[in-house]
Amino acid sequence: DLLVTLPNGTRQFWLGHLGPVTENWTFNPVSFSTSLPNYPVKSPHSNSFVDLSGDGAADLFITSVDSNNEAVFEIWKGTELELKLISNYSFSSLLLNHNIEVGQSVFADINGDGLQEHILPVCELQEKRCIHSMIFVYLDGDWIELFSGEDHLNFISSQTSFLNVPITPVLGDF
Ligand SMILES: [Ca+2]
Ligand SMILES: [Ca+2]
Repeated sequence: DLLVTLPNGTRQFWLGHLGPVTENWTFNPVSFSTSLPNYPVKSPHSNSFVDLSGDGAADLFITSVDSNNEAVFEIWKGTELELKLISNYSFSSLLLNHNIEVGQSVFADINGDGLQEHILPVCELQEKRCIHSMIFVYLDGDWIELFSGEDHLNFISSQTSFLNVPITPVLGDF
């Protein structure tokens, strides 16, 4: 199954078949119906099917962009009857009082409690370059700084990277 956004910004699910893949494989579009207003999905996307509620079933994590161009993180729980927004939070640049760039989200259980945490790379920008790079984790409703780079250790802003590649952390377990 796929989560897609149409050129007009509308979100849809494209559901695949339950049976085996055949030559006539098609997707069945299903509306992403909620009563809540949908912000545009961030591009390049930073979405995921990941269990963030700890019930063993994948939830839908979407990064959207609000009218102030701030990243908004939405966590949706799907049932057979409806989609339910179970969490909605942002990383406001006001928190740092600087011009910032938010990178791609990754997920890991860093405190070993069985629930995955949302990990986010962020950098403070000056003339399109990262001058202070940090990694934050979202824990119990707060952003906590996990890592803060020194002057010589910075992410490469998507604004200056080849092909505008977003800041993307890679997780390892060691
Ligand atoms: Ca879940
Ligand atoms: Ca955890």
